Amino acid sequence: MSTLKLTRTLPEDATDADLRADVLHGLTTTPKTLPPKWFYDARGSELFEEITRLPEYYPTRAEREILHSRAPEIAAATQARTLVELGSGSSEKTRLLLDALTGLHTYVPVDVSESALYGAGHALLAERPGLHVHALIADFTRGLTLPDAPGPRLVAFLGGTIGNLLPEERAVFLRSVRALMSPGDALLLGADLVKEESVLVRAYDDAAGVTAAFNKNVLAVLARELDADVDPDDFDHVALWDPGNEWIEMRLRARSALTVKIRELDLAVPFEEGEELRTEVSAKFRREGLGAELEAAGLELTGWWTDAAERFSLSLATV
Ligand code: AVJ
Repeated sequence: MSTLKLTRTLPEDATDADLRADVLHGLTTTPKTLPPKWFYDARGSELFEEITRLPEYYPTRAEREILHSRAPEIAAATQARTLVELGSGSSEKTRLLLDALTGLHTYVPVDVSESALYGAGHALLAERPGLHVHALIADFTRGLTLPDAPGPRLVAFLGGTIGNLLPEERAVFLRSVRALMSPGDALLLGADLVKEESVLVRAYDDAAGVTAAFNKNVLAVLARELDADVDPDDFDHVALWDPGNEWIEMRLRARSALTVKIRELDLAVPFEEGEELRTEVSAKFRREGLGAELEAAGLELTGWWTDAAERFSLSLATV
C-alpha cells in the first residue's frame, strides 16, 4: 500500500514575511539586489518552464541527457531506499531517477510550493504502487529535518539551482546537507559548467525575450504582493558574465530616473537613470572547484558525469 503524507515546516505566512524583509533590505542597499526565489509565482514558474524549452537554454536538456544515460549507474552506485529531492517543483527529470531506483521505499520531495508537491505526489502514487511519498513543504536553505525513512538515502539537488547561491551561502548549504547524511548516503548535485561567454550570455538573454519577461516578472510580483507602483516597461533586461566570479548576473536596468513606490512597505525607492537592480546570480562550475567546495563541507566527490558536449555536470558526493 502506498502512502502520501504532507508535512509543513514553513509557517503559512513565512513567504510574505520573507518577501517583505528581502525587498526592504535589497532595495535600500547599494547596489540594489533581490533574491531570485521571488521570480517563481505561477506566471514566473510558467515562464521558467518556457525557458527550459528555448534553443539557447541548454542546461535542462544537458542534465536530462546525463540522467537518461546515467540513471542506472547512479542507482547502482547509491542503492538508495529513500530519495530526498530538494526543490523538486514538478520536475519530470526526477522520473528518470525514480525509474532507475528499483529498490526505492520512500520519496521525499521538498519544495516551498504546496501545489507543486501535491500534483507531483499524486501522479507518482498512481504510477508506483507501494512507494511511500512524504512531501515536505520547507525552505531547504533554512535547515531541514527529514522524516524517518530507511537508508541508504540519496539527496538530489538538480537543475543547477546551486548556482543561485553565493559562495558563502553555498558553503552553508552544503554543510547543512552534509549534516543530514549518514555513512552510505549520497548527494547528487546538478551544476552548470563554465563555458564560452557567448553561449552563457545567450542562454540568459534569448532572442524570443522569454528570459527578459521572466526577469521582469519579479516586478509584477512586487506590484501584486506589496502594492508596488512599478511599470516593467521602465526597465531593461540585462544578462552579463562576470569572469572573476564565474557567474551570470541578471539585472533590471532603469531606463530613466524614476521612483518605485512600494505602498505595503511605505517605501519609495529611487533609481537613477541606468541604475541596475541585481535579480539573480547563476554561478557556473568546474570539477576542481566543486570538488573542493564539497570537501570543505565534509563530502567527497565520488562520481562525475557530464553530457557529451560537457556543458553540464552531475556530481555524486558521499560522506
Ligand atoms: C533554475 C536557477 C537553474 O540559473 O539557469 C533561468 C534560473 N534564470 N534563466 C538558472 C534561470 C534565468 C535557472 N535555475
